[in-house]
Amino acid sequence: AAPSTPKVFTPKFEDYQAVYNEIASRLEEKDDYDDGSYGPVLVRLAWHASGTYDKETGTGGSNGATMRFAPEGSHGANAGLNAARDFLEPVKAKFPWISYSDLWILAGVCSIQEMLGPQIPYRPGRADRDITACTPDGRLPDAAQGQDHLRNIFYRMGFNDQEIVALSGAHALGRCHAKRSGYEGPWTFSPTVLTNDYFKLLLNEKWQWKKWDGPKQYEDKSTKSLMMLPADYALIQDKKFKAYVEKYAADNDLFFKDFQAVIVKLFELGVPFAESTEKMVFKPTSA
Ligand code: CCH
Repeated sequence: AAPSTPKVFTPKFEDYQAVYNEIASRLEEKDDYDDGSYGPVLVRLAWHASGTYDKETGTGGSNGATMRFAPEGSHGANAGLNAARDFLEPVKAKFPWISYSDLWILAGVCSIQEMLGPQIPYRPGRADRDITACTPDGRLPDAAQGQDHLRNIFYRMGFNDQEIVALSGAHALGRCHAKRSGYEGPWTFSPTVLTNDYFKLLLNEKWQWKKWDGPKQYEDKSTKSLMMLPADYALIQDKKFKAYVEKYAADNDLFFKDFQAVIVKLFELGVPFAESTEKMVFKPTSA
């Protein structure tokens, strides 16, 4: 008898939607974490996987999931992201055909949508790579620095000033953890819902240095319960950046439109998609 050809599983849209649904249901179920959701830390995982990209050398980016390995996983900027990777392990076990690289980005997409952000079109096609593809430390932004540093880091990935500001709006989500970054507190009053509140608060609150023995960060004068990093505050100290902060503060639809475009670009940096790969738009659980 002729040897039987091994069956190769080719996942389709429905299969990716099933992974999406599994992540969404785990988000719903595990609501005792932080402010009630793993969503923000999953978005940060997808961003830190992608944000190592260097356009000159084509190294880094989400293709590879090299943060699984100690050199990159233990970079200071990635402290605490094991919470996000661990959250996704049971999903990987249930859908072993998906690469970690595609799964981490799909989890970012799912979290943004489930936290009521815009729909984020997604393309699969990332392959996991080995430890030799780990990027050197220092490719992600340093929160203690200002506009020159932000431009150095994000221009290296291929972004412009408008895109830097739109991306920063992700800080509407989640919080800083003293045990991870040294900084403490959330940026907005609704850290599990994506809105343009980050821009509104940045412009409209009075910000002062927080008096504590931690790293230099700002607190809002009125409630002292919100925070801004020096790198956040740089967005209103720099005239060019500030013009975009004002636009996004005034228009949530514009922020959503630009955020969608720029996050798709971020998540696809350095990924060698086949020409024919079509973008998928997943149905949010609330729809
Ligand atoms: Fe960020 N971010 N981020 N960030 N970030 C932190 C947390 C989140 C900087 C520094 C920090 C982006 C850009 C920047 C998220 C998404 C994005 C923390 C706290 C620091 C520090 C970490 C901790 O203690 O747990 C700096 C500097 C920049 C410069 O631009 C961009 C871009 C994105 C996404 C598009 C999200 C989400 C969080 C919350 C994570 C959580 O665990 O709640």
